[in-house]
Amino acid sequence: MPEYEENCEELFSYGTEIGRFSKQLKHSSYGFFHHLRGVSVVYGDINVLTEKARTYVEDKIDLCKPENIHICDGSESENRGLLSLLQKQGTIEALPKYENCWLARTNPADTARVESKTFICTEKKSDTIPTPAEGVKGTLGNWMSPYEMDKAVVERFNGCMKKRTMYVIPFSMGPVGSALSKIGIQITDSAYVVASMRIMTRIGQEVARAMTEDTEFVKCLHSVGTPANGVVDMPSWPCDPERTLILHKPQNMEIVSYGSGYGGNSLLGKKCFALRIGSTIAKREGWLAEHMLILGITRNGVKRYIAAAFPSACGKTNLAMMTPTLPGYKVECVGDDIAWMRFDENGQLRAINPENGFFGVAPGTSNASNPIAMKTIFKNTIFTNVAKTSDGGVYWEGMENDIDPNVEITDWLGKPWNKKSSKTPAAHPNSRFCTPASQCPIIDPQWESPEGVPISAILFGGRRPTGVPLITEAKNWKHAVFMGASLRSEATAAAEHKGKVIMHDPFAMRPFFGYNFGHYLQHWLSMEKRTTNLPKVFLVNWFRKNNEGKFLWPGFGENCRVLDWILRRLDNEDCALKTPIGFIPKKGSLNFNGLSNIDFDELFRIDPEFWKQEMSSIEKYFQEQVGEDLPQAISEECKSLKKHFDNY
Ligand code: OXD
Ligand code: MN
Repeated sequence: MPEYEENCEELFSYGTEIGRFSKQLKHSSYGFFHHLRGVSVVYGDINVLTEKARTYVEDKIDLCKPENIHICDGSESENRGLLSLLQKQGTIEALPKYENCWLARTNPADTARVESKTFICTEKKSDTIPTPAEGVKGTLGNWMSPYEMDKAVVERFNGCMKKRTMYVIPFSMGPVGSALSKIGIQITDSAYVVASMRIMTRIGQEVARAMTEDTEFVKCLHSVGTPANGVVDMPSWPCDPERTLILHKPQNMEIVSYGSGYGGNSLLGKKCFALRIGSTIAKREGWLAEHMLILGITRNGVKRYIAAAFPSACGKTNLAMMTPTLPGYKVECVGDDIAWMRFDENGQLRAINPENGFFGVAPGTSNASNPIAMKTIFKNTIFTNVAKTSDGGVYWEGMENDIDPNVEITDWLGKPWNKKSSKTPAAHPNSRFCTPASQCPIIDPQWESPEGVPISAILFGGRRPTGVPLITEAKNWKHAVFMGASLRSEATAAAEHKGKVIMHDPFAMRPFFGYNFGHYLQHWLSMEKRTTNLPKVFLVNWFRKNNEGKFLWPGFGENCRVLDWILRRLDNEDCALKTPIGFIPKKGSLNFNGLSNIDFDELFRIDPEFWKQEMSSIEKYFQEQVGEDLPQAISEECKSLKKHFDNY
């Protein structure tokens, strides 16, 4: 075990009394070295694992055959040791301009979620995806049979951790001990993943100790893999892009991810657990696991919470951390990506943010667009695939005014970069910051409340350059579910899609459904039976452009004017006009004080030609993609709106 001992040097050199003591005695930091299935446990205490968790780990040791085992305790000294190890391996480098910040560069073939290689595994295909129409390729997820899954796992994982350390991470999605939280155990061979999971979730002893033999946990197995020919292109970022595969087996509450170290592919608490497996648990238990930010907004001393679903890289983090331009308003952030929501015994919808950090898209984040994020991210943060400055800082597109103009820039690939002469972006468009939520200066005082925060309104939104008004309120719950189902947006860099095509992204969940979308719609519709106090639902679009291609709405902090209108609607103010597509603001009812050149009529124009086409596309999409699984209520909403515009 020489390699690990060397790594332990690092761990211990930063170490606590325990670390130093155990090194002297040639023990692991928790006592004598233990073994699991004949493999040394070189760090951590196996006794903190429940019998069931230990059995799971033992099974995976037999499969992956690691060199040694590290049970993560989540401590500061463990983290420092791992960061130092990663530095030595060349995976990360220090960013001396900031406090405890790091830059990771991935293999350029591993920079985003890979939706085409992401599968849900069920006995029956129809439990996972609706049956698309004859000759049409389904876009609402990928299915794999249990037989194929088992085969794929053995092909990839057998011996995949030879000469590597297997890290075992007990983690909690949501505050440890909350009735709304869920626990997972992630096994991984990437120290980068451990350091990132420590930011994005609650990990370690605290979580392990909260588990009893009865605690159900989501089993998460991850390996960065090794290409079939055995040649690792970039030793600082091993991965196997050719054979990458992200698998979910809801029935076993199991996730298996191979070949990628990046973001949602490897930080399994996020998309795989909190959304895909989470949505199947939510269906079973009667709640909602959604791709939504949660914010608190205070006006005249009255506070309300809003959840909002936007596709990846459409500004969820900016909205969640908004600095309102209107005086007398305060926004506080509960979460920027995922909401777990359920109705409490009084029929009030309550939400928790299951995450512990922000894995935000870096490009576009600046002191102009999101000053709060900029105050959050410059300590204890891992940046991935951003550019670096010669004064030891970071740079990305959008930061032009936030850096010293004299610094030299090295792009995300490690090459000198120059704004004038370089033809490619300095930072990868999907480059990220991974930063603790607790550092956000406007983190909501209730963000870790075990019972969650009360949700009064839900927003859906996307990037729609034409046709879709700035804000529309749903007519009723069925219409609200229809609105979510018909959400469309321009493609972004968060996954492997290319170009600026308008894609259907129902509920901003298209890449994240854990089960058949038709059944998901039915589940949403059924919420009506759970309460008499449903939240109001709105569709927003900050991105409408005029004929010259200029944005009609300034967005960012000015979006508080739209939230203001929403709050007034929640107070039942008579400020809305009924239209076929829902309620829009009455002219003059949006607070435009201090704004000039806002073209209200154009922002809210309902162009029958556009809506005729939009409804045709939506109807076609439902028919081709959802078919028989489309709930009748949604099909009726669709038909009646389509008829209206066809007859216009
Ligand atoms: C994300 C995404 O990383 O949606 O949040 O892709
Ligand atoms: Mn997301």
